[in-house]
Amino acid sequence: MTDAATEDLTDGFHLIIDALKLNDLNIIYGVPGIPITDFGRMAQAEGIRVLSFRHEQHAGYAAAIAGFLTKKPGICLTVSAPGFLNGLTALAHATTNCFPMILISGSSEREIVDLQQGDYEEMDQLAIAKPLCKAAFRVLHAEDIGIAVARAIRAAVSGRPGGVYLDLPAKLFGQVMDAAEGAKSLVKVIDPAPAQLPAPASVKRALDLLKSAKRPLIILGKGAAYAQVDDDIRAFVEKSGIPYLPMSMAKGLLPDTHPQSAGAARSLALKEADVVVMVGARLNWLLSHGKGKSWGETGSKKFIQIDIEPKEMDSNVEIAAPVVGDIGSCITAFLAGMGDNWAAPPADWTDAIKTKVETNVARMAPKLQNNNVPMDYQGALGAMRTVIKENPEIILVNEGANTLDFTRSIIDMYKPRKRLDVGTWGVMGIGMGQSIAAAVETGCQVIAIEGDSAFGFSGMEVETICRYNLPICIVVFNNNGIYRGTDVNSTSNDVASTVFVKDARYDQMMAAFGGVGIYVTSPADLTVAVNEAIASGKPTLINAVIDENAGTESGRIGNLNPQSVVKKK
Ligand code: OXT
Ligand code: ADP
Ligand code: MG
Repeated sequence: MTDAATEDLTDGFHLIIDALKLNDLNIIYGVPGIPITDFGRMAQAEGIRVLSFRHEQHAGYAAAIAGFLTKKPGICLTVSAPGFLNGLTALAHATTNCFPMILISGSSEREIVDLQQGDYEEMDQLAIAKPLCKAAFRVLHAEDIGIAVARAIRAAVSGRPGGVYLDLPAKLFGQVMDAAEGAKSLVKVIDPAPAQLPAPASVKRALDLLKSAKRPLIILGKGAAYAQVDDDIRAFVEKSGIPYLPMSMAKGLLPDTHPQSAGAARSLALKEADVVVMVGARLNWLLSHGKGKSWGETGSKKFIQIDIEPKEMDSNVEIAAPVVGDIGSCITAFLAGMGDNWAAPPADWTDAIKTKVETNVARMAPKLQNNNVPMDYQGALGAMRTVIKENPEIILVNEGANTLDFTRSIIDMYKPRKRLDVGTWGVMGIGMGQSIAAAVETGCQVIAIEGDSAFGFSGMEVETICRYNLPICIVVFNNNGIYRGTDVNSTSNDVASTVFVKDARYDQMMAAFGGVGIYVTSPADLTVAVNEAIASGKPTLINAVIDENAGTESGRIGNLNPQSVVKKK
């Protein structure tokens, strides 16, 4: 083929790259291999940033959180069957958490897969992906690539965001077509997540109910953080004068030190509130399904719920005032409907919350100052809390059980979308993927506070962090195990199933790849080490020794463990 001839032609490889770039999707997280190795090379050559991971699951978690941070679908690229399956956990996680993401996977040839003739990495990937995502598409012809990418983007970000699967059989990449026709076949998605205005009557119903409340409460969820209408949400909370409770990843939407924050009076606020406004939060297990002991007397509450997904309403309890629309439009309508003379809630309610907050904060304060060696969670997190207070731009990634629960309640967040964690499933393994995407997408310094078990799920990605020289400081809370390091198995020579090698040196893993590894045993040394990491911006792993007795089974959710009544010798 002459040069002149090739100039007039394009192919599947280039059409996919052009379709992504046309839609401003310029970062890919993935793992190379057949049939997508050359695609990755070409994408990089065409100016797309291609971040190559050690395992697809972590590339997938990176893509998922990139979607949360940017409101554009994060892109994860995997090889067929095993690579696809590795990425699928993250796609399901994205869908569960309402994060927009597209998993693009190479696949084997349809003719062979469908006749089950044993192709290389044969698997009917489309069928397997379907139940785990919002939408799944397969592209067989190069001229359909533009439309397929457009559909994938729209499906991921419109309405309730979620994961989308795009199946690209190997043959597609090499398919050739006329370059001009190819360019015409591409689609730039116009207004991918159109505003969805709430019905005026639903807003009026909600505000009438809110006005009648004696003990109102606002709950902000990660949907509210995702919406990126931070000023309007703050205006709504402040104009209403109502105490608010941030869900974990909504912390910092307003600073946790805000006078209306009920974060430190969570139990009281849930139990005693009479009207609860849910903003981008679901009444799932994290909120005890909106009923039961933690919600006080049955029938004592009325809910107003703002959500883009109509089917979310009445999913667990009756919603007295459903408001269906995008959070930006709904909050704008609320602000307009509230007028200029909205009456603050009764002072006995806001005072009761404030008193409880002050009591709990004061009770916690001395524990955070301790300089115990080995450290307990409070001492170590007291140090970390000050670091975040002094550096509110830092993105905090957090996973573990005790490490998660203590960090969430101890470390105040000051800005929106700065706290990233295990999300709706409480999944371990998000740590390094989220850290990498957070650094890449925002350019901010990242600190990942990781239980030693949690870190182990994605630990090999420290090499990825070093390879791209990212400003990520990992702090491993090393208590020698899952929940605690003290379990004993007296029935065989195997150690108990929750404990790890004692005194493991996770810091040496980072040093092995050229990063900075530091070993600390006291809060004072932890402070010095983290501040050094921030000042240098170098990949750093701090092995923070935590008392192996300090944790409890499953952190604060031990009540979810089933109990056996059978007693065996
Ligand atoms: O109002 P009250 O009095 O109740 O007090 C509350 C607040 O008001 C107060 N508070 C404050 N006081 C003072 N000052 C301030 N600033 C303040 N802020 C709050 O504190 C309390 C508590 O507040 P909180 O946290 O808001 O409220 P609460 O009641 O805890 O909230 C309820 C929940 C449900 C919303 C909350 O608990 C929550 O979000 N929980 C999430 C829990 C979660 O997702 N956990 C992770 C899963 S655990 C388990 O499954 C693990 N596994 C299994 C596994 C998983 N998950 N995934 C995979 C892929 N495979 C296996 C494993 C393997 S964890 C785990 C590893 C664990 O070991 P590690 O070594 O990693 O970690 P360590 O445990 O550290 O060893
Ligand atoms: P949390 O775990 O913080 O409580 P959830 O993930 O349970 O939050 O809930 C987030 C909710 O936000 C979902 O029901 C989702 O439909 C909704 N949501 C996400 N983005 C928007 C948006 N832009 N407008 C309205 N609702 C949204
Ligand atoms: Mg641990």
